[in-house]
Amino acid sequence: ATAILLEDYAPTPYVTKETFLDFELQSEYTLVHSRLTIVRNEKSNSDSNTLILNGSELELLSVSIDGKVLTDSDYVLNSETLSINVDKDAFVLECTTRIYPDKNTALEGLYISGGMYCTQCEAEGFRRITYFQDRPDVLSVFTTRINADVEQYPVALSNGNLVSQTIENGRVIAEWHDPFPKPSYLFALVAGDLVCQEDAFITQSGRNIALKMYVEQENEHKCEHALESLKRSMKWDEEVYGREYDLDLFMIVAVDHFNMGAMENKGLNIFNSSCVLATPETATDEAFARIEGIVGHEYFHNWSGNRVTCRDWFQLSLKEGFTVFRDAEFSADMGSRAVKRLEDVSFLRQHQFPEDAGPMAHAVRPSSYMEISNFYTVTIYEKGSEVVRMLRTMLGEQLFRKGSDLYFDTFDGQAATTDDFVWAMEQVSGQDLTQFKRWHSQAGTPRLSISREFNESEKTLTISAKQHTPPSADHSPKEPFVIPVQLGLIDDQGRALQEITYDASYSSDNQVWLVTQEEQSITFSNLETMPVVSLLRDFSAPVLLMDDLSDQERVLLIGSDSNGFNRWEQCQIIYKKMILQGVTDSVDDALFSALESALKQLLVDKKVENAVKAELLKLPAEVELLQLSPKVDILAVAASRKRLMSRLAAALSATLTSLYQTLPVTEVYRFDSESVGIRKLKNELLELLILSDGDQYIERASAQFTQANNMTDQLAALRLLVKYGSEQVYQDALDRFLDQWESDAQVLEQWFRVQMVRTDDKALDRVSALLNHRLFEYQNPNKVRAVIGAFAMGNIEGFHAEDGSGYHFLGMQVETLDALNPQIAARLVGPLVKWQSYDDARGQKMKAVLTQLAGKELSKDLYEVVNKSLV
Ligand code: HT7
Ligand code: ZN
Repeated sequence: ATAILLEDYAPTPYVTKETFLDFELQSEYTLVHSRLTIVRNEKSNSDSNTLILNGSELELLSVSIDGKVLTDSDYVLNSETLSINVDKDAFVLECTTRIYPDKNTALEGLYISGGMYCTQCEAEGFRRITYFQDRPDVLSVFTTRINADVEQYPVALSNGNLVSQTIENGRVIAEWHDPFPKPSYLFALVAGDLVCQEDAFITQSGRNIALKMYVEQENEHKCEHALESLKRSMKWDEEVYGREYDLDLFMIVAVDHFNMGAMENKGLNIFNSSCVLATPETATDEAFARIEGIVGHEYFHNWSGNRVTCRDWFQLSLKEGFTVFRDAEFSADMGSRAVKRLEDVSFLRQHQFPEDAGPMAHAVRPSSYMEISNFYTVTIYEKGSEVVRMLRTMLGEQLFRKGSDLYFDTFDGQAATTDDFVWAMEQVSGQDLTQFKRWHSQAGTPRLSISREFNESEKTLTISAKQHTPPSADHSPKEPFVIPVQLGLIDDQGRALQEITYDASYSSDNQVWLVTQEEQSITFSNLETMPVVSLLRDFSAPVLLMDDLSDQERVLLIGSDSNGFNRWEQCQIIYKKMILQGVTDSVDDALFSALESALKQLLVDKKVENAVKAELLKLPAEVELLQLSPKVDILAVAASRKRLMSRLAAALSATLTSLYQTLPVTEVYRFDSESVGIRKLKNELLELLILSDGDQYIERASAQFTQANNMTDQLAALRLLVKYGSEQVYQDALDRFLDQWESDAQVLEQWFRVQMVRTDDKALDRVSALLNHRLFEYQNPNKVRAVIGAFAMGNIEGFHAEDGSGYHFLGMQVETLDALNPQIAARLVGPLVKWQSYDDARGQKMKAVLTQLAGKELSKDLYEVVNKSLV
């Protein structure tokens, strides 16, 4: 496999302007007839006469140009491309291919999921349908005709508007037209026996948009939340970004077999069933929130991705980073802003920081790849979003909005770059963002060290910053970044101080200090006493912060910082310190007591949201400790973390008990921040009470499991019974849950997943048994993730068992899956790939499994990940 380089980007000599597709869905195969109107590309300097079309796993039946049938001496065909020399500036190419959707287990291109046809074309799936210029900078107007058996596939959908639909000789013939030029990755087709839930949305300019959600009959009752989320998204994008929907119809389809969460195909979004279907009885609050966020995300792509698309796949974060930022703000506006932010920061630190430090490290705009599917990463999505967030922090809300308007207006209907996005922000703000763009080109997590010096006689505080970014696997340069540090000063009573003097690198409007050099300092004056500094508020930059705050100062911030995020953050820092103390020695009692009293106060503070209280009681994930203490024994960390949790539970027992008893009951299920917060805190408290008081609360969990009227409470109880119950208790609960929910695909996934939380020494036996369960299917990515993924990512004790059995197991599973679904195999191998972060003995065992895999014949997807991890 060869690498594709950003520096090699060049526009194609020809572009396809119009695309007509005719799909004949036959029972054993599908025939795809295409008619493409192709012209010379004005943007290309090349005078080449060669038209190169991408195609993969296709049977070419015929090809003609302007009606003249070509023979195989007229073109060069290989497994990836069809190249034709053409001596015309404009022509019509017609082509027929045969494909086999029922054999497509990779779920790329056209495939069958549970009896329905559907497509996944991003990033390079369209080339598995027909020969085409399958790249995002070729934008074409699509017309699609679908011809299928009307009994089996009465519903036949594609992008845009329905032009006509007839039934002839037992076949439905539907024709769709999408007036907006789009790249092939946004093409979609769906055909099946589906029911439709309808709704409508009136846009800000008064246009009536039909909303249609297509699902299998059994899921008809699970559409309401997605449709409500969609309407909220449409309204939010009008209000916050001034973006109105453009077609008259917006469709959503749910499918069971899907490699990712969802896909933003123009006018026809396709969703993984687990990311769109919900009722209070079958889906948790977490799932409700995830659905709201993903529905929003896909909808927001209509502008950030579809109307303005990416020039090439190196620019992927242009649409994904920006759209994640948009969906995060949408969710923050719909629910608890504080909780959304701290959840996102935890996720970033648990997943993106390790990626940036590992063998697959790449910049937000990578400079090379072998298989683009491997680059739908937390760096492109979540770090990309942080980069957009920093721009907003630096520009302020109003200028940022002006910049986004300019970006959308300037590049509408075009394929753009991350530089174009920054250009728009420069135009409206007058700021020179050249250095800022290093966030796009350089990989790695900067370490930001902060130290302070208070001069009593001068009454000044000098804060000094040093930034350093360690080398990363992609060898990208490491010049200083522009780091916006949001900060505030408070006195020893926790009162905010008005900062008196500052230099040009500090903006008092948004309290941001711009650190741009390797070493830099700032002085605040007119300070009577040494203030406490609240640094990196709201996590204003994706850096690893090392500051010189004392434990007492942290405890003060936990109790009184006006920035909610930082109160939680200081608590996390203390937890991390104590967990590491517990690995080598014993936890500092004075520090524990100080934290205990701060928590006791917060837990009874009526001004603190219940959901925030729940988050304050959660200890940081084990992987975050690896960042502070490289190569620390992960099992020792897990054990120390557990001890700390039990100690905390015991120390806070009285407060937790009275809080648990006084929390209101949410009798009727509502998905609003207050009710979600109550359920979240109640279930968090229940776990701690089980740790401190055992049996009595296991019984509570059993009762909750039986009586719950919503999945949030039922699954939370089941999780606790599986984690802490006796062999009989947990087995009995699992059996009852399966009896109750066996026929519900989304709940069944949870049944598989929840079993991975039990951390006794039988975890591997359990996961192996589940793979042979009558309801497990290797072809269904959700089930694979729920069993194999949840074991490798969530069961530290089982996966990292000393004898290496967990690693060996994962290696074998990855090999099996690679033959079926390379994208899933390449993702699943992730936990092994970061072998260098673990202690040497463990790391070598992980590496041995990767080395074994490297000796096999692998897909391009898996080959890239495995081989990069061994360099
Ligand atoms: N833009 C979509 C990406 C996606 C995808 C990528 C590779 C393979 C399968 C896929 N399914 C969806 C989803 C999104 O970010 O909105
Ligand atoms: Zn996206």
